[in-house]
Amino acid sequence: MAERHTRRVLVLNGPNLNLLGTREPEVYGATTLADIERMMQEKAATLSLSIEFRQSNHEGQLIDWLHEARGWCESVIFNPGAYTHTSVALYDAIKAIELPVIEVHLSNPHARESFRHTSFVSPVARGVIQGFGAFGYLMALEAAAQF
Ligand code: CA2
Repeated sequence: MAERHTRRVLVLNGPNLNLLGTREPEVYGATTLADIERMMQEKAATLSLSIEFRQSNHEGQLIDWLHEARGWCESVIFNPGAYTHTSVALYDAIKAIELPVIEVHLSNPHARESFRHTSFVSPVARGVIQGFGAFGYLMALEAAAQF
């Protein structure tokens, strides 16, 4: 059987996700962002995926990374944090880059405050995985292996 080429995936994490595992474990769990990166690197290797894992608290930085992604990766796994619910700029950027973006949330925003029920990202995402904690990032890798 022909060997499958390694696919490149950008994993983006938005504001405050650097605090994971250090505060509010009842909502977001005890797993740190570094733990998630390690779990993803291990699974990516089994799926012939190569991942680049990044986090920023700055909307413009996330947008710059999305623009650059067009030049070097096949798909993006994105937890936009609270920008999910506020950012028309992220909607525009995702629409513009024409790459499959898999939106991921640790919690299920629909089971939380009403201001989290709207996502500006979902209409331009290829699909959404939410409510499964850190496992959702691994599910997203399975989805990314298709692109
Ligand atoms: O459930 C998710 O993954 C969210 O994207 C997380 C965002 C929240 O605003 C979204 O509605 C849903 C918040 C990320 C903040 O993460 C923290 C982690 C530890 C302590 C404080 C915040």
